Amino acid sequence: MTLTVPTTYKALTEATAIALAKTVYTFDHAAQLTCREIGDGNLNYVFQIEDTETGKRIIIKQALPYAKIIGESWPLTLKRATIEANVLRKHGEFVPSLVPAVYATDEELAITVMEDLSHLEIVREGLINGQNFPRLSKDIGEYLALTLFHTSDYGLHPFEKKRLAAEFSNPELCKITEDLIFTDPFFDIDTNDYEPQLQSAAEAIWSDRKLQLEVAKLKKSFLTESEALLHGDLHTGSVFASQTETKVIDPEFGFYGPIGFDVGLFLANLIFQSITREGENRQVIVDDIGKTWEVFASSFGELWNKQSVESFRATEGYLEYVLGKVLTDATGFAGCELIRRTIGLAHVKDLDSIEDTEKRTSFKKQALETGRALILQGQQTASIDDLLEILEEARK
Ligand code: SR1
Ligand code: MG
Repeated sequence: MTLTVPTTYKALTEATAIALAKTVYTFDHAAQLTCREIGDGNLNYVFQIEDTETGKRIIIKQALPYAKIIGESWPLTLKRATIEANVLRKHGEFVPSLVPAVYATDEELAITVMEDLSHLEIVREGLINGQNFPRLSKDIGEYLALTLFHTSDYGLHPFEKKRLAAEFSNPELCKITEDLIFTDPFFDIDTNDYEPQLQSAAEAIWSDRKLQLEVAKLKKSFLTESEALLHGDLHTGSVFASQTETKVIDPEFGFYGPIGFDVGLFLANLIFQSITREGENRQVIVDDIGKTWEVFASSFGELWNKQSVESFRATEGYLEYVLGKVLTDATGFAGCELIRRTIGLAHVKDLDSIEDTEKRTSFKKQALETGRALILQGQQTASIDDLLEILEEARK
């Protein structure tokens, strides 16, 4: 495939990012600015600019016309920068304290200038180092409820909902998810990446007909259910936090999809920690999984009761049906995320950073077993306790 990059597009360097910060955005010409490229994701550059005198910082994020994780052989639309900025702005209408402020955008340069969050820590890193974030489950439960309710048919006029669904059409990034989460890990294909010790566990997944049928159904939901404006990639590397604050970043995979997808992805990324931790430290994570769901469900229910525009909002059993489907979907989606992060192309540091080979591969086998169980039993999950029970069973 050839790259279609606008002629005005130019990848920034630390020097040109400083020049841009001075000429176009928030700093004046006399300011002494320093710049560091701090991006550690798979797709973009992230420049942190600091005024050495005042300490004021901003972030300039630039999308590259290809996926950084692979290189120029994998072209990727620059439009994702606009999607990301606009998801941040839209979600920011409902949860201003839980997303970074967007100061400016430049569509041709695929740039978003936004609030610096370096006083916070990437949640995945903190969790791996044994830290806990006391606000995390409550904040993410509320983030999920507010952003998803207010962009759905339950909270919006159908004309506005359909306008937004069209605005946030994001086919190229969705295709990455369709391939990397819902397809490739379930077939023996070259881009899968796993250790030799996992060969037989991977083969068991590829030959499990029942599992494949359930994954096919989950993929169908992802492909067809335009329910709400999702973050689209809500893992613990997409959340910054401290003891007192939480911010969700990076919604470049945003699109109109099934509510359970955002919920399931976040839960799955906590589940990695429930696999690698022991004792009290593990219990904190198990509690976070339960609380994220409980806060989401109760906040969503409250919004439904007070603000729903749906004619059937008071019909007995309908809210319970909607939340029940979110939970069963989320359980299955979480299972797919566990499997793809273990044998697929893009992994998680929670597992990969464990140096002891025996320990690491044993945790990876547990992640695969847990993923499998969540997918196979997802449709029978009637409460969050059922999901937690699946996690306990898979440890035995
Ligand atoms: C090629 S992108 C690989 C993964 O990184 C992103 O964060 C998404 O999770 C995607 O699946
Ligand atoms: Mg990302």
